[in-house]
Parts: sequence; structure tokens; C-alpha cells
Amino acid sequence: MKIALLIMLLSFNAFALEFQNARVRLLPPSTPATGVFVDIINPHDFDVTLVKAKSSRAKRVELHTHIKENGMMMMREVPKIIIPAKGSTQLKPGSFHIMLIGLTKPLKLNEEIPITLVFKDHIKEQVIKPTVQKIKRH
Ligand SMILES: [Cu+2]
Repeated sequence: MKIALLIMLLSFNAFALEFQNARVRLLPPSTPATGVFVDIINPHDFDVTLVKAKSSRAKRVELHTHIKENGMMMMREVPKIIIPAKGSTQLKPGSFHIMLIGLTKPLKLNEEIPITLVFKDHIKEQVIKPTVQKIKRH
């Protein structure tokens, strides 16, 4: 049993993803929602699907994208974001992002906001710690 558990733990670690440039947009304290952006790199030879994000700093956390509707950019919730095999997906302004809705307290510049990302396909969960930064609009 111990050997089986060890193999499970090793394979769990082997299927980690890489994260770069993780950041949360600083907004005025009265703003109830903000965006989280991160580059997700998938070094594996299978596609990985982000299906959910969680954070204790917000009442709701949603996966979003931007679409153009009637000439206006609108945000829409999406059920998943795919990171292709041997590729990467950038969560960035004007594109896919994670939305923190109903912040439990105002964000401070340079503060770390732990966010748990939930994946399908061997990866399960990974925690990122984006820092609060001033980010330009797209
Ligand atoms: Cu959004």
C-alpha cells in the first residue's frame, strides 16, 4: 500500500503545470470585482482543461472570456479554458481571465492572493499566488 501511495504522489507531481506572470488587477477599494491573469504552460503531451478556480478572498470566482457583441467588448463566463499539449494559454486583459467577484476585503498593492486552480486530465488542483498590480486596460 505504501508503494502504491508513493507512486500516486510521484505521478501527481509529474503532471504539474508551469505558471508565469501571475497578477491581480488593482482597482479602487469600492470595486467589488477584479480580474486575475496568468500564463499557463503545459509541458505535457496531452491537453489540460481548467474547469474551476477558487479563492477565499472572493465570494464567487468565475472563468471568463471577452467577446465582441454589437461592437462592444463584453465579459462572459465560460465552463472551461483549455491549455493545449506542449503549449500555453495566456489569461490576459481582453481575453480569458479569472474573475474575483465580491471581494472579502479591499486589495492592497503587491499583496499575494492565493487562488486554487482545478483541472481535469491528471493535474487536479494547483495553487497560484498572483500579486496585486496596476494593470493597464487592453
Ligand atoms: Cu471578467
